[in-house]
Amino acid sequence: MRPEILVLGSGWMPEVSEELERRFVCHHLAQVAPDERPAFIAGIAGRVRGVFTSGTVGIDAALAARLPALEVVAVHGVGVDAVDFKALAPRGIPVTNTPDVLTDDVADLAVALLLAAARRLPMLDRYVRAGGWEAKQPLAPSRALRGKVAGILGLGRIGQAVAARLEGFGMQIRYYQRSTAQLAYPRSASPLALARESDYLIVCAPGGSGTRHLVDAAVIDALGPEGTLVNIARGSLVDEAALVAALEQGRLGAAALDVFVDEPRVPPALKAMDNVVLAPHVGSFTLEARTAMGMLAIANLLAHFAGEPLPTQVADKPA
Ligand code: 8YV
Repeated sequence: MRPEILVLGSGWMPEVSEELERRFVCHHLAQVAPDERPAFIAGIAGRVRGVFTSGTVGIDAALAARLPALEVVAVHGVGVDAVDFKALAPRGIPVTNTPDVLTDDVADLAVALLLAAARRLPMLDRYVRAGGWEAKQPLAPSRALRGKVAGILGLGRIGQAVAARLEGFGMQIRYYQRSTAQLAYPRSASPLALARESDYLIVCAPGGSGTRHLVDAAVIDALGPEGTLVNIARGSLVDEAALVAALEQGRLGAAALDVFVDEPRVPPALKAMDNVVLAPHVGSFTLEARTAMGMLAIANLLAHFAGEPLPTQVADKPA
C-alpha cells in the first residue's frame, strides 16, 4: 500500500511529479481552492503520514496540529526556516531537506547577480533596446571586479561555492559567520565589520529568527555608496525598508536580489531603480537542481516509510 502524503506547494519538475504519484497517494493542497482547504484537510488528516513541501512554504504549527498521523516532513529545498520545528520536535517528527544538490546552481546565480549589478547588465540591455546607443546617450563606465573585496555573510556550503567562484574573478574574499571554525578566508568580527571591509556583501546565511535583519540599516550604511548588496538567501535576513531607503538616498550603491520579505511581492521602489537587479527566487531553479532536489526529498520519504536511516535529515533544530 502506498503511503498517503500531503503535498504543499507546486511546480515540481516532471520526473519528480511522476515519481511522487508512483510512490505515494498524493493529496495536493495547492490544487484545492483556499476556502475549501480546511474541509479537504479534515477529510484526509487521519491518513496523511508524510508532508512533501517546498523550502518557502514549509509547514506551520496550525497545519501540523491538524495532521495527527504525521510521521515525517520532507522539504524540497535546503532552507528550513518555514518549518515550525517547535511543533514537530515534541512529536518526534523528523524533518529532511535537500542540501548539496542545489549548491552549484545557487552559487552560480549569486555570481550572475553580482556580475549583473557590477557591470549593470539589465540597465545596458534597456539602453540598447531603447536606442540609447544609436542616439549616443552618455554612458558612465562600470567598475572592475578584480581586486575588490567580496564579503560572504554565511560561509556554509553555498557561501563557500560563491567564494570559490569569485576568487576566479580576482576578488579578495572575506566572510562572517557566528562559528569561529578555521576556514580558508579572513573572518570579519561582525556583519557590520564585514560590510565595512567589503565592496560586495553576498548574503548566503540561512533564514529564520536567529538571522532576521542581520543586514540592518547600520550594515547597509557600512557597505556604503560604492557598495553592492547581493542576496540569494532569504529576504528576512535584510531589513528591506532600510535597504530601499539607503538605495533611494544614495547611501548604498546597488543591490542584486533573488529573495524578498513578502514573496512574490517586491517593493515597487525596488522595481523602479536602475541600480537594482531583481530575480524571482530562482537560485535553485534549474532542471538539474530541481529534479535532484525532488528525488532527494522523495528518497527521504521512502527511507522513512521503509524504516531506514534518512539520507538528509536536518540535524539541529534551527534557532
Ligand atoms: C526554493 C530554496 O525556493 O532551497 C531553498 O531553500 O529557497 C529554494 O531552492 C524552494 O525550496 C523550492 O521548493
